Amino acid sequence: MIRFSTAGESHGEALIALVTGLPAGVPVDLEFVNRELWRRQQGYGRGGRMKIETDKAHVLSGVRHGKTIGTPIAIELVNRDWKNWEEKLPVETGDPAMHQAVASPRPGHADLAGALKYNFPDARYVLERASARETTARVAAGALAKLLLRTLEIEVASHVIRVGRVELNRPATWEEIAGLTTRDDVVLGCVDEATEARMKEEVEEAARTGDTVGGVFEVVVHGAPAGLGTYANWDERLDGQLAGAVMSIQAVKAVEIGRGVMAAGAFGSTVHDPIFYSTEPNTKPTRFTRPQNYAGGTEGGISNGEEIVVRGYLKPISTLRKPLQSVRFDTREATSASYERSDICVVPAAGVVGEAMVALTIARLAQEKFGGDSATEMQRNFAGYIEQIRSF
Ligand code: EPS
Repeated sequence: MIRFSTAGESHGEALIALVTGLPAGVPVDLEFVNRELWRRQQGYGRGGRMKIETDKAHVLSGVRHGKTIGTPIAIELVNRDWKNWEEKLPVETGDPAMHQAVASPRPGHADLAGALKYNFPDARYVLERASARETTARVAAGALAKLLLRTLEIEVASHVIRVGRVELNRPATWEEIAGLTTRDDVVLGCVDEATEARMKEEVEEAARTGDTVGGVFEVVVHGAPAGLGTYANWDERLDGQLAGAVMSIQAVKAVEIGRGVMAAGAFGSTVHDPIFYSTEPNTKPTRFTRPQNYAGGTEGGISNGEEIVVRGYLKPISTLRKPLQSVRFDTREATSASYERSDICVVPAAGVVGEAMVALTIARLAQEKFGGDSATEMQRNFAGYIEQIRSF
């Protein structure tokens, strides 16, 4: 089974991604992994930290001669900012005078709940791990999942459909969304130029007023066959697993599969996707066609062969330059929430993280279904199953 975990603090020496269960023989294109890391660092309204970091994957194990060897893959991602924190956040006791306390918790951040839970006198250690810096490691792991999915011709991409009050109000094609991943000049990751310009203004307004702004990203899986996930057990449902994976991303507060939110307010006759059968062959293995995909590629917890569509709704970043009311941890006096520096808008970056989480989920389900200790074995099983669907 494909599993992954991450380790590391935001201002510690490095982050680590540990991925186990990938079959042997998956080509590992490091340039692609680093490109994914770069994509996560882009956007409009990022903070000063992104000028410090240039995230690069340092593979420590599990990959030899450009391919996975079926053993655990450890990737190190160095924090360049560490050199500014070595004395403030040492592994050993160090000099307590150097400690940089987060003196008053930020509303919306893990600061207060984390300090209470772990019995910390301030929120420094809470911030260090709750920080979205951790998502760098998720993207590295997700890149490996994407490389496995690539061997099955399954692709994952994302785009931004909302920033603050500005929403994309037309459908985007797969080509447009996938095209964003190869562009070097992506601003906010919206496929529509005029909408993106208005989204930029939204970020600029937040920047001017010391505020932050959230939004919605949409992740699309292209080429996944029908049959991933199952209704057989509650925790094996594809939609439930996708929702959990995307909801776990820092600042995501709601997840939508397909047009689930719209569907809740509509009549069934208008939202369920009619089924047709074509006598002409098409690009998919089956001739069942679904011109509309409001279900977002899942029915009954199983992929149905259409594009899998998952939306993540992000609250605005909780670190505000114009901070909200808070209380000092030490004296309990009223004060403003702590502020060091922060991003103003991270929706496109969160979309890249969303791709990683979705890719890891789909790769795990694909590996469960098709099995195999090597990429060759998995591809053979996959091809056999596609043939079965084709002749259904
Ligand atoms: C974050 C705070 C900022 C962000 C960080 C998430 O970092 P710093 O405290 O160093 O300025 O830039 O995100 C990243 C470092 C990143 O790589 O995305 C937070 O508190 O969540």
